[in-house]
Amino acid sequence: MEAHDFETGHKPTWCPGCGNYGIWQSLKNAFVKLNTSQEEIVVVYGIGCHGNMANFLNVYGVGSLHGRSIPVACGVKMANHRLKVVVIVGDGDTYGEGVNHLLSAARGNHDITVIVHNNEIYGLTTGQASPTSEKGTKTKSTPLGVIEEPLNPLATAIISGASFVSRGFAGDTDALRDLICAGIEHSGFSLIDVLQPCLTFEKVHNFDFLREKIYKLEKAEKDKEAAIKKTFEWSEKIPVGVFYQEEKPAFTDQLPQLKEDTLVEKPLKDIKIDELLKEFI
Ligand SMILES: Cc1ncc(C[n+]2csc(CCOP(=O)(O)OP(=O)(O)O)c2C)c(N)n1
Ligand SMILES: [Mg+2]
Repeated sequence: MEAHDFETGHKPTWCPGCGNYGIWQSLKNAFVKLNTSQEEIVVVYGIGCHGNMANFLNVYGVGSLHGRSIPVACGVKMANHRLKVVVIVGDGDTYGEGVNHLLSAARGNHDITVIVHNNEIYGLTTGQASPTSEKGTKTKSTPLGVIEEPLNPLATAIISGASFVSRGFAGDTDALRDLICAGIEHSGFSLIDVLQPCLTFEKVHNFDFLREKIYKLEKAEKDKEAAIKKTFEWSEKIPVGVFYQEEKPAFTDQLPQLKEDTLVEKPLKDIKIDELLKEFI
């Protein structure tokens, strides 16, 4: 397989120079590097500029609701835990309306890879503040500046039980490809928060700004407190890479019903719906 095998032929409609191109490229290259094929992968998309990737990526896909991609992905994984399940979502999506699902999936260590296109803005709806917009940022919805503190997604994921917590940069597609491979290969919940410049609505954290500040973490912490401390480093220097990684059983590994085969392989013929309804309702 080559990267173009994962393309549909539809041309992206993102703005010229958008960080989404780098994430799309890295994801296709990660599929190639993992030597995987289209039918082994399901991508669940949120609603936002990032979600337009559904039209350009040639794998199985589900276009879900804004904020609700993570539970859909957990459902796909439970139905067939042999699939690789990737979630393409935005910062508004995942850290705003859907943040409860992020916490639940991290707590359950569901084996899905959540790639957040973090442009610190609601892109598709043309530039309102998101939970990662910095305090004081002037946007369409906050003309006097954001009042709230920004959410720290990496620390939030670590304290919620996520077993692979990382940050990538859309401007370094080789490093991001490797990070995505590591996230998909990791058994358990993996978060990849990607710094994704939006050149149209978020003018501060552009490619030049980020390139100057970014440095690569040497290795993942095993100690949660040390990892959380690193996640608060966001000023002169901005770390990217894996902040925290831990080996522990994923959600579906702990279901004895799935030891032998997947849910979709189980025969339905002996199931008596009436008796089940009597038992549970
Ligand atoms: C349930 C629901 N709530 C709100 C919206 C409106 N909406 C569409 S996209 C969006 C924000 C997108 O921002 P983000 O998730 O950061 O994605 P981006 O466009 O920046 O990639 C919102 C609020 C919606 N479509 N559905
Ligand atoms: Mg966004």
